[in-house]
Amino acid sequence: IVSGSIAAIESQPWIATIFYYSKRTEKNVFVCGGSLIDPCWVLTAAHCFSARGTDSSDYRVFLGKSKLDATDDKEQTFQVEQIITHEGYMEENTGSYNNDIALMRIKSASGHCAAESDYVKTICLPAENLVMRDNTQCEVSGYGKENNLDLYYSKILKTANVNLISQSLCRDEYYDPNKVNDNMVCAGGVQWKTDSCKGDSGGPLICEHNGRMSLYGIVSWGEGCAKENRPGVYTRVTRYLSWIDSNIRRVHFKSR
Ligand code: 4AZ
Repeated sequence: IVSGSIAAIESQPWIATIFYYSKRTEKNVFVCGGSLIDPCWVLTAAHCFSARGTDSSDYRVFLGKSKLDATDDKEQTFQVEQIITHEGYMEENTGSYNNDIALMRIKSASGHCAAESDYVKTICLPAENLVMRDNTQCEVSGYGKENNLDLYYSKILKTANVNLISQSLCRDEYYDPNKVNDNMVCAGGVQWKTDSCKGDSGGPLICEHNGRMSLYGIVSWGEGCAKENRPGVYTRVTRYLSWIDSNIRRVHFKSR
């Protein structure tokens, strides 16, 4: 997160932190953010798995985590039972991602899903037909880099306000129609000061509607970070509600 502020985990209790677990070194390497949408399911970006693959035994998921490289008794740790990436996921040759969405089914060492606490809660999905007004202020959170050229990810959870940008402005003025489509939603900070950045991928863009926060976007891509006229681009969650629902339900029934 570029600019923005430090976030207490209690203010973003749905944030999931995804690590690659190296069996050789027995070490966790930070990969991406995610959002807890059901006690057993984390929603993230499909491109999070393009470097290291979708073998679920290679990943670990943490919930309730306040610091990237420290452990405390608020957090919950999970293995991954299943990774489902969208069948239409495409890494475009233009440098953008289409259908950049994936589900991870989590399971603790004792065989349980997430336990709700002050530090761990699910985030609501948006209503199916929800189209937020241009310029709506939303917030994005994660452990991503604080500047595009930083070597390291942020050690602490951060959050920033970003405003939704009209589809035509984003597609035709800031990027181009080969890159931006209606499966995406763009957002940028006031005077391009705040933004998501590398490592925030997969994490939540949340917006308030009728007095409740819902998961409107998934951090996906952008040209640089907090760069003038180059907004952050997010997977538009409302386009994937039936995909999410059918994948969560199908796997539940199969295993019973
Ligand atoms: C990335 O490389 C990335 N400013 C994520 C978000 C944005 C740019 C790049 C949006 O993971």
